[in-house]
Amino acid sequence: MDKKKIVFSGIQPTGNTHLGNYLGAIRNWAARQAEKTNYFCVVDLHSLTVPQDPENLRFQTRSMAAILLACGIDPQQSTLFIQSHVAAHTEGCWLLNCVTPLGWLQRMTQFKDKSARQESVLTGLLDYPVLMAGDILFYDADEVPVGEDQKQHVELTRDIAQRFNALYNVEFFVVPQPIIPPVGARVMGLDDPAVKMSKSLADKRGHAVRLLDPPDEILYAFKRAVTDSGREIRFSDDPEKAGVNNLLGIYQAVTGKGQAEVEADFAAARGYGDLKVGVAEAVIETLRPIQARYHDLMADTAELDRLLAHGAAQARVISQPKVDEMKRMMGLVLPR
Ligand code: ATP
Ligand code: LTN
Repeated sequence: MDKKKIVFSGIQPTGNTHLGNYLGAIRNWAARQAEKTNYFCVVDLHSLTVPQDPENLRFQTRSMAAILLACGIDPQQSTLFIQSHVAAHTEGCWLLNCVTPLGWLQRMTQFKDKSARQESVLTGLLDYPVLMAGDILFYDADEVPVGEDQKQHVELTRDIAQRFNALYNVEFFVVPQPIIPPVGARVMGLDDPAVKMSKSLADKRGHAVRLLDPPDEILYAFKRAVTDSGREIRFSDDPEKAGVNNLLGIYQAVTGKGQAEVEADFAAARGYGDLKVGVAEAVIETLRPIQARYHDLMADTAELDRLLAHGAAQARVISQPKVDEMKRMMGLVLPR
């Protein structure tokens, strides 16, 4: 039998987890767990690359872990852990920093976007993709399921892996593949279908559908969604129809239907109002059981912490020897 593929993915505990995170990433992690060896990580160290309130970050980190479990990540089938619990990630990041040219990081579009939005840009923000590369490489991951926006970072991870392998003349790191879902890879903002739905914009009412939003809030956001002045309900690449296209894409992703079937569902709609309510109802039904499981999990954080400690122990067994071996290859003396 073929060896199971190794999957690694991460998500930041910055709160405001939204439908884009779910459709572009989390639900795809949950869907294929049985076929793979999986590592899913709440990347709290990545969140520190922009200023955080300490108490809020601590709360959001547990909350993110509970969301992942509520969305179907099964600790029997997947290793779920918090990045800062496994020291190999920071230790190995330094080693990777010392083989990664600065120019590669300065070219990253996410760095350019995020740094343009801040007054003072932290060194960690520039180094963010190297920390992410280590996350992936220290587990020998073959596959990295992410939304479209992270593709460039996974490509950088491939470059770093290949550079290390070339420098030390061995096939030490596995060169991973980004896995981008065919549907839901880029959910756009409801208030502006030209920008991706984003955690950092989700405090603005009507921008995002957050996984923990109550049904009336979800309905409100969809009812106010920006569309166009026409009436035609069909999939389209026309930038004018980006709003309707986004709504249909969300409906397609949550129902699992094909494009023709989705359009048929709205053939009798009297206008965009019916479309908006139809999509809102489908989303509310998808999120209802997830929200119920989330609240159960958050009612017992001691059990949650126990589960995360177990995940971290499993993760250390894989990543620490890999980082120790890097140190040896790079000329460091290992302690006895
Ligand atoms: P922000 O939305 O503020 O940019 P983020 O993208 O940094 O936050 P992460 O926690 O880093 O959020 O992302 C978790 C996962 O969700 C990643 O795999 C990312 O590609 C995916 N993702 C984020 N936004 C979207 C979106 N609008 N559509 C589809 N996938 C998305
Ligand atoms: N940078 C990613 C989160 C992330 C990640 C990872 C994703 C950190 N480490 C490893 C995949 C694999 C983001 O912002 N979405």
